[in-house]
Amino acid sequence: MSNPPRTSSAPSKNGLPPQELLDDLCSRFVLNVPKEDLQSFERILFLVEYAHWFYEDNSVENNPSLKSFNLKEFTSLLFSSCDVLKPYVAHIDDIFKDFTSYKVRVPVTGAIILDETYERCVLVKGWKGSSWSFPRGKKSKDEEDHACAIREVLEETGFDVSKLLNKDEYIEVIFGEQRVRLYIIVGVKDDTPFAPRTKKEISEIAWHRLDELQPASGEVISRGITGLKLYMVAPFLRSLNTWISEHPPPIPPRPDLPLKGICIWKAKNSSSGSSSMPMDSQAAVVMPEPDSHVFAASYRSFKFDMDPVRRAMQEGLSS
Ligand code: M7G
Ligand code: MG
Repeated sequence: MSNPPRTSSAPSKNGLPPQELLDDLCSRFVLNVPKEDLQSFERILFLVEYAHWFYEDNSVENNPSLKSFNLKEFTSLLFSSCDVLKPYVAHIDDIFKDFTSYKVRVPVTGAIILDETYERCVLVKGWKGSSWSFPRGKKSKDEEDHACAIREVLEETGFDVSKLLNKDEYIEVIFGEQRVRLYIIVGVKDDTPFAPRTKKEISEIAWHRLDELQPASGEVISRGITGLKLYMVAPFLRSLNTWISEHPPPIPPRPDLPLKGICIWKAKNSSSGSSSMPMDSQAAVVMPEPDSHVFAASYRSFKFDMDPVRRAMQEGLSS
């Protein structure tokens, strides 16, 4: 994938991406991957998702007359316009449903980054929603828990925790079928610069006082005492409070610190762009890990017919 897909800046009449662009996205993001990544629709849809991000973040941004789509709309468009995917277009609803339920079973890891007084932690706000969560994300194929946490924290905050991470210091909570492990990271100065490396994933990064995030509860979605909307934060707080009570901070607590979160980074416009670093099209291409039990549930007995894939790739490469 040395050259990014062509992103024509010619105005589009109906806002629909031209066939050439869809073919390009399909061959580069979906077909041009190792054969084992085309063994199930769940994994193919992760590739479609990367193509979608590239379309939204680059094609639409360079050519605003192109329409924006949600992932389901984009998936339907790609399936109905690319020869290799066309045979499966009738099953698109089932394929998409299987993908969304698969996604919530992929294990997630990330980090609870504490300041030097252990009174505040770093939270990130998603691009679309209004809730805050710890920086974290889904594991890629064959990726170790701590490596995923380092990668996801770097993608979402721009901060490298690899030298600070202790593989044994973590809190793990199971949500339904999803395991979420957050490593406790200490020794981070509160003037550390943070900025996400992905586009349109994170809209804001802030230090939040742990007091503000309470009460600790098992609720996936909760509100902190000041009304802050939290996602998958409250279930970690009880164990975090215990951990902090057993580990004295390097700097004594400063209870006079303001209760409201301190914004460290904010997107210029979270609906149409951000001030984050430009994303390399390769940077986001990471394959979430299929847990063995999850992988067994792969889309029915799906098998990609490799001949048209090879033909399409050859055509793509020779054009
Ligand atoms: P994710 O990488 O699927 O989740 O991103 P994870 O970090 O928990 O593994 C979560 C959501 O952020 C996605 O569903 C998208 O809405 C958005 N998002 C993430 N990334 C990396 C991008 C991106 O590169 N471009 C765009 N447009 N949205 C993204
Ligand atoms: Mg992520």
